[in-house]
Amino acid sequence: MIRAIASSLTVCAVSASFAALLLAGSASAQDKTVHVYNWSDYIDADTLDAFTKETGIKVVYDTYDNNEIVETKLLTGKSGYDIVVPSGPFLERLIKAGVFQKMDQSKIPNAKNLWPEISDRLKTFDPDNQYAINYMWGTTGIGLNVAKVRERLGPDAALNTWDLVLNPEVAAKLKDCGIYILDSPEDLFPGILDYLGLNPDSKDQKDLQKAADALTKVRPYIQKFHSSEYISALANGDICVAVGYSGDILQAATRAEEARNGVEISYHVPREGALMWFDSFAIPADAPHPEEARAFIDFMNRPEIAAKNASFVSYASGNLAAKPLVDEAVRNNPGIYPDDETMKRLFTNTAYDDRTQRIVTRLWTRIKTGR
Ligand code: N2P
Repeated sequence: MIRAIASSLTVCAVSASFAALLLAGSASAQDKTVHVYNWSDYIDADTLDAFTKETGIKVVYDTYDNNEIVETKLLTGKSGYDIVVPSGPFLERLIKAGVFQKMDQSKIPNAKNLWPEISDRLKTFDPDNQYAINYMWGTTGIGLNVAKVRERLGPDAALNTWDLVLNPEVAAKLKDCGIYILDSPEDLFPGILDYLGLNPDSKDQKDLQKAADALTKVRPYIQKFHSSEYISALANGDICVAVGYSGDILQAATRAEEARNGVEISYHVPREGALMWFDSFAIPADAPHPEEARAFIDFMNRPEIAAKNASFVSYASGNLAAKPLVDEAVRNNPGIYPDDETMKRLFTNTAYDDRTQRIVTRLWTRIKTGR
């Protein structure tokens, strides 16, 4: 009897220490973390869970809705982030400022799935693709409440034009139902310059002044300079028109459809032309977990994962292998994956130098405050 107790005690002791070992093992797996700082409404959260489940790496996921905040945090240093996702011109500026480490694509096997044409375009900002891997790309255009706009402009009015927000006569008719403009000068100036027949990437102070004047003329009809809240404002039928990002507006369309609230939202790449931008993964030089960051980027570049995210957020993925797997409605929407005809109307922008940035910031503040 005594012997039996003794041996069961031994078993207990052994299994206890085995359990402790197991616990220690899983504790260190739990300690593995990656800090991701990405745009809001820009990922299917299921893919984050799938990543953690498979790798044991916990994701601390924070969001932002403009490039400036990312830039400020990275320039300040010690942001604590392992991955950020800036747009082209900001990526360009931050690479020059030395805040990123090289991406080392040899450690990211799924980089082989990237879209060569998109990676090529990214070279404008990241020569030789040394620092960044594209996540999503899209356009800045016009989202609208079809019924409300038709009611005010007539059934045959063209909807795919910057006139809706930049032609004072047209904008005046839409004032009462609400016009929102993206609070992002680097997104707005290129489109306005192009509308005025000027170089969309102009850094010429006179050109920028003309663009500012054009926006100031319609300032009385603008209800708000918005960040990301236009998605729900459009979806709920609270506003008529918003200048914003393609996928965000299409997310608003989906939300309205799902709510069956009778609101129809459409997205338009203006016939005059629109800005095409690229948001890319980059790893800060002082990232605390660079290895986990590469694991994350690799996982997000599995074709089925990239496709899941593109389908969920209604943006085009920088991953070519994902394209055939993306939901048909997203893949065949020229507002998301532009056809050749739409592509011809798209242009890109490059970073402002410090002096131009100061001018742009000053002009933007004046426009917003209406002074
Ligand atoms: C996601 C917006 C990302 C587009 N909501 C900005 N380039």
